[in-house]
Amino acid sequence: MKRWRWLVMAAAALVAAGAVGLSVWPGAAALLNVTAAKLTTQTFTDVVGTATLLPYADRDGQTHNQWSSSSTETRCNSPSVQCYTLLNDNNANTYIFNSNPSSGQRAQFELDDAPGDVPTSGSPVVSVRVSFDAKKSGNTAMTVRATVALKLGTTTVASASDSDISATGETVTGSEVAVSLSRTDVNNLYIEVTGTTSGGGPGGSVDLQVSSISVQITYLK
Ligand SMILES: [Ca+2]
Ligand SMILES: [Ca+2]
Ligand SMILES: [Ca+2]
Repeated sequence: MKRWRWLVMAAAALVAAGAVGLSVWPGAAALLNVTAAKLTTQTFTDVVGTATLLPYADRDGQTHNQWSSSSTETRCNSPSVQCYTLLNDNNANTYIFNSNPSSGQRAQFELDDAPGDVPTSGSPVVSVRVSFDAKKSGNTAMTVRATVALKLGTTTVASASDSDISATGETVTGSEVAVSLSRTDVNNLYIEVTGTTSGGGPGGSVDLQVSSISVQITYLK
């Protein structure tokens, strides 16, 4: 709030300087007014940028992982299986899946880095929102819960979760969360996918399929 007020005063001072400069040297006045206009834009309209971060690499080496690739039907942490490509290809027919998932069976993915216009210093307020597409198949009498958590280190920054994933497929979107993150923090965000089942009785296993994941971020330039 203090910084905002300072910028307002700075803009006013520059406008005043431009007015004075006009009577002395018109060229200088024009230059100062351009500077003041830029400050005014940034200060009064709260210029905000947005970006979509997608999975760009598997982060599976250290995690207990029973998720598999829909294209090879082998585990995401097998050599040369790149499950992240199934989550960022804008194709609902490619996905990762887990039969009878349980909460300890985690798949993790690195995300794109911060876009170039995120400030390199300080910790701007960034609002984040996680969403993903999922469906269940197989023994669909079972109830399936799915969660995608956005994490920084061991801290969960935001998440999206649905307690009853449908057999026809659905998009799950989490709440928007405002956090203060440095550019390095944004670069180091990753996502963790988990699921659980309940009910259903006998009838075989149920597959939880996750076909896309994205993280929307909004920030002050
Ligand atoms: Ca896909
Ligand atoms: Ca649902
Ligand atoms: Ca990253």
